[in-house]
Amino acid sequence: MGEPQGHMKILVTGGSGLVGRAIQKVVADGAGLPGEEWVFVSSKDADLTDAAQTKALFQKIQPTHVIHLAAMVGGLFRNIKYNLDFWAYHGSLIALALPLQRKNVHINDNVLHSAFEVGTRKVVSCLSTCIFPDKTTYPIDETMIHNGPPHSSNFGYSYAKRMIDVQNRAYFQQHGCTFTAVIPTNVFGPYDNFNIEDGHVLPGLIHKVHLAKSSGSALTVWGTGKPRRQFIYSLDLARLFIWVLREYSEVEPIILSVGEEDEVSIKEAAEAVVEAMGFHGEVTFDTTKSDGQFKKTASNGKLRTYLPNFQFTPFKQAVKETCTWFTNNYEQARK
Ligand code: NAP
Ligand code: GFB
Repeated sequence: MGEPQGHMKILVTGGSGLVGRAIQKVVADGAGLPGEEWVFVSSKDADLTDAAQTKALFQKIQPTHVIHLAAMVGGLFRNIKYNLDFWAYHGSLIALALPLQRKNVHINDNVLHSAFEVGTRKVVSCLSTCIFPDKTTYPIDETMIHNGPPHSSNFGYSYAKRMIDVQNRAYFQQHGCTFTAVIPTNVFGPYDNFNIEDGHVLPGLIHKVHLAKSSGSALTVWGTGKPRRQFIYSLDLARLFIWVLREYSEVEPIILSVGEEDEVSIKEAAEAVVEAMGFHGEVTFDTTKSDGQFKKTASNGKLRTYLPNFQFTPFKQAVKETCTWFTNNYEQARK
């Protein structure tokens, strides 16, 4: 059941990030429909950890729909370092002993409540396949979110994300709000965070290969290379997000991922980056670094019941496009 026609003013929080930029591109390339007005915001427009700034933003924009992406995001190593911050963000504790700002929990609570207050018709928030229970059967599906503790490496981020699902159900039960969420697997693409310490594996490897090529050194892949991941290209995720906004009417979340059969090992992902970057140097594995979760294999069966014919960009093509973007935009890339 699609959204009733008529004017849609769509606010995208986190609009300057990896996923937000992909939605901007897909909309700019013609995916937007007549009657849709898209507004992309970043922390420069409002610090969403601040309730008053969030409220002011929503009162100014008056969105009929929201895609909520804004969050403190990072790869395995940033999560291990800052589990507390991914749940609760420590402002710099100065003499006034500023209260803890709880980053992701506050962002989510502020956005959902401000959307409710201005009468937003639909909110699509963003969870992640890394929030599922660490001890689980495979493939993971949408019914399993709360069936046990998440992996220790990112429990702060995971519990903050799980609370979105709890709040969505509560807003629906108490007020009939259509607040829902998508559950992407690992995302990559142009405008990613290529910072080697804080980013995710693919942008980290792309940046490391760029440096190895220019210095004639080896590429060091962290961990054993044995863990397995499903990777979704940001532009494919963007197209799916727009479909969810318009057509998906469940409050229950939906996994947005390539199929189980497209899962690759970190070693295979590194080989795809090496090939795409034309790197011919040595590749080593630093097994003193954590492997994190071995796997988080998710089923996209629910998505397939809605979109049986959706075509994902082939992994190697998406990696190549991302490498080309990074090389061509090295100066301004986040790194
Ligand atoms: P990203 O590239 O790090 O972008 C984060 C976005 O959130 C930026 O636009 C940032 O604005 C904004 N933001 C952060 N703190 C904010 C604040 N206090 N107030 C307002 N805006 C703030 O993240 P991403 O990879 O696009 O992730 C988008 C969503 O997808 C997140 O909810 C993430 O949890 C989810 N997700 C990501 C992945 C992945 O592999 N990347 C996988 C699954 C789910 P500034 O640019 O101004 O800082
Ligand atoms: O993308 P990533 O950092 O996060 O992937 P997760 C980590 C895996 O890649 C580990 C290996 O097995 C690492 O040992 N790896 C190899 C590397 N080389 C590198 C490298 O240069 N950089 C990085 N980062 N990893 C995250 C969650 O888990 O998944 C987040 O912690 C988020 O919360 C994200 O949800 C989607 O896939 O392990």
